[in-house]
Amino acid sequence: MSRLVGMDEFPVKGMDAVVFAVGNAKQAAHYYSTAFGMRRVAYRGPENGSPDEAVHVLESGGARFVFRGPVKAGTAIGRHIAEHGDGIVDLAIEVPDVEHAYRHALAKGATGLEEPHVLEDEHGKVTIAAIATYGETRHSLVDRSNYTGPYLPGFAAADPIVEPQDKRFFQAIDHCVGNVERMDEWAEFYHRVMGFTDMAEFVGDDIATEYSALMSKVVADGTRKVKFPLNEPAESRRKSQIDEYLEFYGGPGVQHIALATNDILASVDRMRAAGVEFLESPDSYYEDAELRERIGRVRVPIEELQKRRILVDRDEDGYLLQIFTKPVQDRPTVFFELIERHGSLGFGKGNFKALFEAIEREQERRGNL
Ligand code: TYF
Ligand code: FE
Repeated sequence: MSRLVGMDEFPVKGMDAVVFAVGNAKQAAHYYSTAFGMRRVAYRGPENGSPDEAVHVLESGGARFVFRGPVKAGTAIGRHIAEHGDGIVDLAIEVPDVEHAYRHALAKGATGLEEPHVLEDEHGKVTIAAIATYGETRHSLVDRSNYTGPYLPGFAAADPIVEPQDKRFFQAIDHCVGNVERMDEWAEFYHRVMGFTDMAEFVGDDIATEYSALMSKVVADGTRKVKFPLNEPAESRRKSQIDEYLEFYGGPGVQHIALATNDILASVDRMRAAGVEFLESPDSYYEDAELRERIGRVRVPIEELQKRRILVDRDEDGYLLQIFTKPVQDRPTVFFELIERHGSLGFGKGNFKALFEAIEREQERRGNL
């Protein structure tokens, strides 16, 4: 046995799914099919044993999104939406041993929400448990290694909603960001409960007071497959974007999901054509001699990035291209990031100033600054 394996007290295989609570799962599934190029693979609802909610499961490569919506009055999911609006209820993590992970988490002080249990149908078995994290968010712990069905036992395979795209817009979930009131408390939670460690990226007091209006820290598992940045509002001249989120979401929750793509130019073009709105970086960002000097050569002429408002950052390991959508629901809460990595393991620290200024322009338009 290698020491590394022996030392990992909470092994994870990767993200299992991002689970959304939405007012209308049928329409959300349509939006993520047409605007995000995803493919519906499974469904459960009143027609097949779920009288209270409709659940549509969509995939894009290794990324899985699950949309849950109420089909009648008086449901828990309906209450969640009334309170928070559309949002993310579960960052489900795939683990090799659910029983072990759950017992370890509880021994380290996590709150258990679902004891480990086995779900079974003709496609095999899934073991699942759940623990609480920030706000009303949870982490399901899932072992699907003995399952061949389209999602979970009880779900039926479902047809794609529209003709599938010839090319995926994204392949995987890169990271999932939480907005919380106290970043250090939740970083400590992930250290203690899951054995996650800090990654280099950190926005501390120094940068916070200058322009960002937030502090941020990234925790990740040993393999860096599961990465959870955590943001906290910082005192600043104007209202922090994190305070805006906390106010409109009604507490801590998931702020953005970053989607890994291998062709960010094509993905942005297709998503824009389908009506997805992106934050706009100014021309001055691209005309800055210091930026051009710092990033050096990337795979496309910088004019191609400028045309699409794609941001670029470089560090000692390589570079990354990234862009952020505007919030994807009426409330200024959840949004997405597209990220194309070329060696860099960072989160675009060099773009924080330009990014946060773009976010503040949006806050101002909403009258929330
Ligand atoms: O995940 C990250 O850290 C980057 C940067 O409100 C970022 O995507 C950080 C905070 C924020 C928006 C983006
Ligand atoms: Fe991000």
